[in-house]
Amino acid sequence: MTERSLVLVKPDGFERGLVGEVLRRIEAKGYTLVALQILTPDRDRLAKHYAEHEGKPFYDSLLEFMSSGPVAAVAIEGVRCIEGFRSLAGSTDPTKAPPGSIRGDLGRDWGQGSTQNIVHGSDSPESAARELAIWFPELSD
Ligand code: IDP
Ligand code: MG
Repeated sequence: MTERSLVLVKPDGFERGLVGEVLRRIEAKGYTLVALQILTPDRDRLAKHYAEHEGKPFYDSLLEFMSSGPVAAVAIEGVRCIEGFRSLAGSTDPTKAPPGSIRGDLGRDWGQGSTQNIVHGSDSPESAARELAIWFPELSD
C-alpha cells in the first residue's frame, strides 16, 4: 500500500551539503518527493517530534543539535517507503551502520554529545502520521 514518511536531513547533513545526495538516494530507490522545506526547527517543534525520547540522557543534546541550524524536511511517498527509507538510512550509530546506507557511507562519530547521523526517518505508520502532521500540517486532510 502506498504510504508516506517523514525524512529529515539533520543539521550535520545540511551543513555538509548532503541534502542533494540524500534526495538522490530516495529518488534512485523509486520513492516520490511530495514536499520539501528548509527551516531551522525551534525547540517546541523538536519537543513534539522527539516526545518519545524525553527524559533520556541524550535528550537535551539532541534538541540542542537539531536546533543548531537548517534542516531539510521531506515528505516522501511510495509502497512501504517507511520501512524502505529506514533501510536506506542504516542503523542509528553511524560507526556501525552498514556501508551502502546513508549513515554507513556518509556518517561517522564526531565525538559530540548527540549522535550526528545525517538523517531521520519515521519508524512506523503511526510515527509517520504523527510526524508529518508536525512538519507538514498542510498535507493532512
Ligand atoms: P533513529 O534516528 O535511528 O530512529 P532513535 O533511537 O529514535 O534513532 O534516536 C533519535 C536520535 O537521537 C538518533 O537519530 C540520534 O541522533 C540520537 N540518539 C539516539 N540514541 C543516542 C545515544 O545513545 N546517544 C546520543 N544520541 C543518541
Ligand atoms: Mg527514531
